[in-house]
Amino acid sequence: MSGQAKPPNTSQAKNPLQHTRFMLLSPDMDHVPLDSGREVAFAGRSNAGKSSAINALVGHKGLARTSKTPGRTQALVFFEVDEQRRLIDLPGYGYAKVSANLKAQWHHTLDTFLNQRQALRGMILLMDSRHPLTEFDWQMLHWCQSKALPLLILLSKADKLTRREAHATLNKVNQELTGVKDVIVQLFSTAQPASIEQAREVIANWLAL
Ligand SMILES: Nc1nc2c(ncn2[C@@H]2O[C@H](COP(=O)(O)OP(=O)(O)OP(=O)(O)O)[C@@H](O)[C@H]2O)c(=O)[nH]1
Ligand SMILES: [Mg+2]
Repeated sequence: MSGQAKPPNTSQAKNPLQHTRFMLLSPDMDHVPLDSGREVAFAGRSNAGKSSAINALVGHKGLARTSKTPGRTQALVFFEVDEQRRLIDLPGYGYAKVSANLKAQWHHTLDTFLNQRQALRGMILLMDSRHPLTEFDWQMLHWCQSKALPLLILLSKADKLTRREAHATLNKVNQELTGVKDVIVQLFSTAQPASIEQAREVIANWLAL
């Protein structure tokens, strides 16, 4: 790669995720695409902003369905970046109003997926920057650690905080994660293009784009 200049990191630079399309929605592990190529999954509490983040990263507002009602994405939703690369919108966790039965089912699907999926190259964990690092977030974090799966934490909806609050939150989360390996933390907002580019670079790297 020596001597090859990287394209300038401006809004004119091509978005490597721009051709991403909806692929399929799978209610369980029996209907997921063939486990080949590279994948990056988006996890986080219900309503944390997973689907919105996918749309912002891809640059296509209506691609992943977003909602003010928590619990919207109740399946694994696959998006195809190209034939060998996918993004996955995972079911949100921690939503109180679903039945215990359904919760157990989600938990099982998620657990099986995370345990079996060879194509998985990294996990994006969305946390609302106003209340990060819930018990479920820690569970997901520990799981990624146990699998040595690289993790990008997006402290979402950062536009709802003042700059000062946002940076205080970032520092606090970084402090709490002292000693945790292979984790990157950043502020994220669908209204802040620089934060979207920052996350996109990590994903492009994991997907070898
Ligand atoms: N202000 C602001 N609102 C956001 C941002 N990201 C998401 N939201 C809002 O938060 C709500 C939930 O966003 P979703 O993307 O649907 O959240 P989700 O994590 O996919 O939720 P589930 O599918 O239910 O698990 C929606 O009303 C979004 O418009 C952001 O960066 N800033
Ligand atoms: Mg969603």
